[in-house]
Amino acid sequence: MRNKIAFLSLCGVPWVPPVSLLRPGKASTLPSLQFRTTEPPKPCHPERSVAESKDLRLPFALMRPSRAGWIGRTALAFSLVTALTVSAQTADQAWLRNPDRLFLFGKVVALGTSPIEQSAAQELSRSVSHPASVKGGISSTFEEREKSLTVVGTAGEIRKAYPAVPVPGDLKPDEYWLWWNGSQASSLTIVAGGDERGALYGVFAIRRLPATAEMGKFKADYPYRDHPALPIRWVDEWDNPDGSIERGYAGRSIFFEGGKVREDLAPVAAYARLLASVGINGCNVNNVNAAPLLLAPESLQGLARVANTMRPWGVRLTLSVDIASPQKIGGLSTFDPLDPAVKAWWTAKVDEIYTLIPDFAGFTVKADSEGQPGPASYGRTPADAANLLAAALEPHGGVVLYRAFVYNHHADWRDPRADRARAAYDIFHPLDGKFASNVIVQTKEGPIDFQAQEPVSPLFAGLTHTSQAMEIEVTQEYTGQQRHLVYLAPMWKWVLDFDLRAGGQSTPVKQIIAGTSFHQPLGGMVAVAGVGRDAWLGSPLALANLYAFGRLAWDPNLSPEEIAAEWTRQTVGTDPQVVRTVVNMLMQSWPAYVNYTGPLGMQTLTDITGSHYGPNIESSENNGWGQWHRAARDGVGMDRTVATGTGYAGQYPQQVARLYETAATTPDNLLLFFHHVPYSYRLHSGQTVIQYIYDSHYQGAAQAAALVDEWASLQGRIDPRLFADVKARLQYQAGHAIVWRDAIVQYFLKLSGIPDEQGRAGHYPGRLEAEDARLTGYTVIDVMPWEDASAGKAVTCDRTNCSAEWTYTGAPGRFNIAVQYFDLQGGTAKFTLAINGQPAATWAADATLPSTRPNGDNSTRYTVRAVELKPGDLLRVEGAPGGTDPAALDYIEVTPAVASSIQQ
Ligand code: GCW
Repeated sequence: MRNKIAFLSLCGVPWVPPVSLLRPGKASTLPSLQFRTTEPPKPCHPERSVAESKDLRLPFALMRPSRAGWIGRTALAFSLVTALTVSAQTADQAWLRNPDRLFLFGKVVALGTSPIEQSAAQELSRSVSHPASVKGGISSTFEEREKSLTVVGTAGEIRKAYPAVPVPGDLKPDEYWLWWNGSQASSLTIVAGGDERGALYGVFAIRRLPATAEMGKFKADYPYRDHPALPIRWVDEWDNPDGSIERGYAGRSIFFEGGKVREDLAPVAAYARLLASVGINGCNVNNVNAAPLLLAPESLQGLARVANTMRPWGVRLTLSVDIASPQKIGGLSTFDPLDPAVKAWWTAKVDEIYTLIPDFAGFTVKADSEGQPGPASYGRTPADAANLLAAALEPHGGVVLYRAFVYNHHADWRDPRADRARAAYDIFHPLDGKFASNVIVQTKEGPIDFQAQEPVSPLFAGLTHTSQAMEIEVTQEYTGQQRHLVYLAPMWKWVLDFDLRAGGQSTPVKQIIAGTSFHQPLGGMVAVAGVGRDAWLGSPLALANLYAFGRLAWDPNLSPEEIAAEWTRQTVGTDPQVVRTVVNMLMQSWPAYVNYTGPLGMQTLTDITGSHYGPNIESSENNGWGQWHRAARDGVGMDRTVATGTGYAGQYPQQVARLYETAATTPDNLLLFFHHVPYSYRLHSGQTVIQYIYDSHYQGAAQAAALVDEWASLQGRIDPRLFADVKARLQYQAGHAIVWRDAIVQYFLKLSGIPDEQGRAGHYPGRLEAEDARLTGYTVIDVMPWEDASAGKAVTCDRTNCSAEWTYTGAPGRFNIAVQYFDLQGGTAKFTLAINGQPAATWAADATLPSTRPNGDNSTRYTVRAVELKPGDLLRVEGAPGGTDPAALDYIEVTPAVASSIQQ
């Protein structure tokens, strides 16, 4: 059923609520408001009353799902997850399913006619019109509902229509104010915005408020007022015109296909609604490795359609531009930022953009970085390039986000002073004060590149006369690519709260990027989102990261736990045990990932020059990319001290620089980022570095396994499809965490020569290597990198069928048998595990994992549980290659069957 909204022009009937009603005093919690019934005002002459759906005429009541309501909720969640498992995307999948708890506010009217106010009113009507919501137990009569009214408008519109309502005179853009008066039977609710976008955010706050606390514990301030901490809250999409997405893990672009903007922009509208619901006000739709042709007139027409689609949700379009565009598409012989013809070209191009997209937000620029052209070609600075664009945008109110991700990717790794971490500060700090006022320098949170753990970029404290934005990654490029559950809000929060002590004063990053520490006009937070057509982020729980980004950009003081709980209540379920469990899982996930992929500030020990996914420890070394960790026989870590290293530590303000300058004062979790120490070096925790490497990897893998158990405890409490979907993902993750654990542990065991005090490294009880099996057809290969396979070797099949067979020699009993194989791209191999010739399990290697060679990207574990074995039994794995997947096999592992999934 379609809901129709009534747009009423109200004339300000002098309805003055009794003074006592304006200040509800103690009764300030919304559910328990007990007001004397007062007739709310009626509009004096409704105009353009399009239509009024009875669905909108709902009472002022907190909907509490009855017991019967649970069935409704389950059914709702069921349909939610049906959608999650198909390759499409709807806002419901993320967190905007119809709420099962809602403050209802009777008839909804928007005072203005702008698309944003229409969206706001529609949003409320959409929330209350769903059958699952209506089940909540509406008790009031139709007459009572008739008397309640919710009015959405800007502060100015509200003041004009309701002079007696005490709308504050100082609401800022994007700010909202919620006020209500009356009783359950009859009420007036006001959603006022400092501007239209503020009104929209007020509506989304109403929608979200019940999710901010457990049922019955909700307390609302009255009147409720909130504004964003940061003016710029953008997502960057790295979508290419051909529809592919750089570092995207959720299918193809919702914006582009075949070099053009897609015809079907319905997903873009749904995405804009999602973004608006958490206060995001800008969306950059194309890759920072920008395709210049997007600025061609026909492309701009398409982009204008995108802007039109996002506009009703207050999300402004922004674009990444190639600084060489005047030459590449403009026919000029140069793109020198100081050349008058170049300036004229940009001015004309920007004017053309604004004729099509009047609220265009601005440009993002990646220049002189990773092969992108830049001002350095002409001996010009980033400030020259940024100011060139800023001058063209300024008359229209547009801004430039100039990325500080500028570094030499041909650095000399033999030079102990060379250090990529220094680059942003070295290049941008000297330019402080030289940027135009509509330029914002956009800096990644850490000095390297979205690693699982890095220190905070010192550049935030190095630009005191420049507006700044912090860039983070929602798309999990180095943090498990959405195949691993890694809730990143705790990491972002750590960065936001980090006090850089600029000038010896309190200057946490969150205040610097808000523009308050150094009194800058602008500031913000930008997340590389990477949404695609596969359920937005390809994995249901990964959406908590997108949600958390929006919430933190709005209010960096929120805690990651609170945000996780809000998201869970809106998405997975409101049952307190569900909320507790999911929040715990989310909160443990990042520390677990750090534990098994690269602890102590070593960065993510992944394939740096390739997939950025599986383990590949040496790929960071001996090349110009500069993500070095300097693991060697004598020790590990990169000396970045002023005294003996690259001097990077000295880029921080004094107090922080002092902290990082000596190993003794550097926190353990960043030790190896700043110092090269022997493996026997003792951490503050008392452990040696090498023992910490062993312990943390075993701990991390156990934490990943525990996630499976925690999730398993939710069976029957949440939607069964969501349950099954996430369980399979977590089981995969637990298996891949073992791949990570074993790769890093065996690598450092070999390099250091120091055994694991606990005797685990290099000893794998129950493990039977494929290369030691009786092989039929399979041939033994060296896996590259060697640490990605157990003992460095595996077997592959170049026939139609091969097998590896072992004779079981252990004690009789029940066992789990894990088969570790490589699931390569380019085909679907099949495997069978047979016991004494009888198939125990058959499965297909049909995942989509990186790489066409067997390695840690695609090493995968399949566990057959509770198998009875006795000495002499024959264990046999049969592999049948498919396409270019050669059914490669690493080992099997026979471990006693226990209830826990630790044996994944
Ligand atoms: O982390 C690296 C990514 C690149 C990306 C670059 C950047 C868009 O691997 O894919 O390029 O960062 O942020 O510019």
